[in-house]
Amino acid sequence: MSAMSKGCHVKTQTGKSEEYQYTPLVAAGGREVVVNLEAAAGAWDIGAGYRPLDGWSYNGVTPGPIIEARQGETLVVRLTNRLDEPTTIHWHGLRLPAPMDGTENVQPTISPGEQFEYRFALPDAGTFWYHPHSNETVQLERGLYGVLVVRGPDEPVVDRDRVLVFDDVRLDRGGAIAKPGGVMERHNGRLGNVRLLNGRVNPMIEMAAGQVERWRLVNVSSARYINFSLSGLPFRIVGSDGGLIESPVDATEVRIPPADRIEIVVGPFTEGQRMEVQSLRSDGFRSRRTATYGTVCVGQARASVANVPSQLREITPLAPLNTPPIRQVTFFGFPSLTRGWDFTVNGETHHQGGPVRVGELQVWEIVNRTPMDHPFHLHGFFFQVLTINGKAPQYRSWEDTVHVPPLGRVKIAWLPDDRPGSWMAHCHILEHHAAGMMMHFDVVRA
Ligand SMILES: [Cu+2]
Repeated sequence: MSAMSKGCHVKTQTGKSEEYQYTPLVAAGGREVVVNLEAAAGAWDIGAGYRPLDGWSYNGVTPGPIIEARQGETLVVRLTNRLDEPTTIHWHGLRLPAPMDGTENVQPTISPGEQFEYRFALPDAGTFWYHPHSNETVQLERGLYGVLVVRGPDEPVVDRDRVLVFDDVRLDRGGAIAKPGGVMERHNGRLGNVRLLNGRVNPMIEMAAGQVERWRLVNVSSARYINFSLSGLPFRIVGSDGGLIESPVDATEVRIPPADRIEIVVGPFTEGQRMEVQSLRSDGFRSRRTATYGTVCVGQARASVANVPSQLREITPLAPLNTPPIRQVTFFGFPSLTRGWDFTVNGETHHQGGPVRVGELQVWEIVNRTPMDHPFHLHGFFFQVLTINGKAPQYRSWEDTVHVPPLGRVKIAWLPDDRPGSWMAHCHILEHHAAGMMMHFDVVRA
């Protein structure tokens, strides 16, 4: 037992410290980061008291290895498919060339036994994630996801950088991953009955007293919104999908829709303190009760070198808040006789939208005509949220995923830089996406 563990007498369901480590599987060749990933079936140990699940993972671990790189480097990922079905990897949040986006639109799927090389520059610092864009409802539920951390030259100084990945999984009575499907699942999205943090049930997170940590919170759930709380203690929001925000924002809870990332700074705490990583109940139908995802215990004090400045970054507004939208993207859903339920964008499933010109400011209004929550995700480009139901958001940020409130509307602005090709936007509740709540569009040179 390390000195660190002495103050941490916490029994969790796994009974031991579970950490999602930064794995230096990087063969660094100058400005190139090379990673080999293998997607394969294998046992997924979610913790004591649970049968090992029939999981699918990258390199044998769920979440897959944390890929770490620096802004400006080129990432090379060689993916080998050892599954018995085709797959791809979508690099969620990355501003990469269209052919590297990992959807079935821009590349042939990678067949069992085949390999594909993804290669692209990393223009932005931030917390991103990777997952299949092929049979997502099944492949993500089985455990195929991982996180990519890109660091910039001017990061706040913290004592420790940690990634916390929120997921849930639906088990049947026998303790196996429940078969997918059914009208309820197609309608509500697949809501798990077991909550997972970094792929485990209620892991223990050990912190040193007196230290300040940066936590990168990533929600990879198929459909579950997270209302993050650290037993009600205050923390500071410092980043979102597209990296740092302008200044830290004090908070005691923060919503993290599926696919979204929030970066926070926590601590310092005192030795012996313990708290829970929770998702608070909310009025939405997805969160009727507060759930525990992990347990934090605070061990012996260590010196701190943390320095989180009050100005983190400058984000220039793309457009005034009252800019009229040039496009509406309307989410709707209705019962289907044959499929149980369909979801649409602008009146059609898998909508084909008009082209977008490089360099032409896009102000879009996302209109939610359903009484449900939908997280809107734009591939390949960051946007700024101008208004949510007519009001400016709490802070300015770069986003690729935003919560669109039930019967509400969100106005976003984005600037298509010179990366022509086929792109998409969709609801990131995976079952809604599969049921049609998505749109394709081309970015074209003027
Ligand atoms: Cu949705």
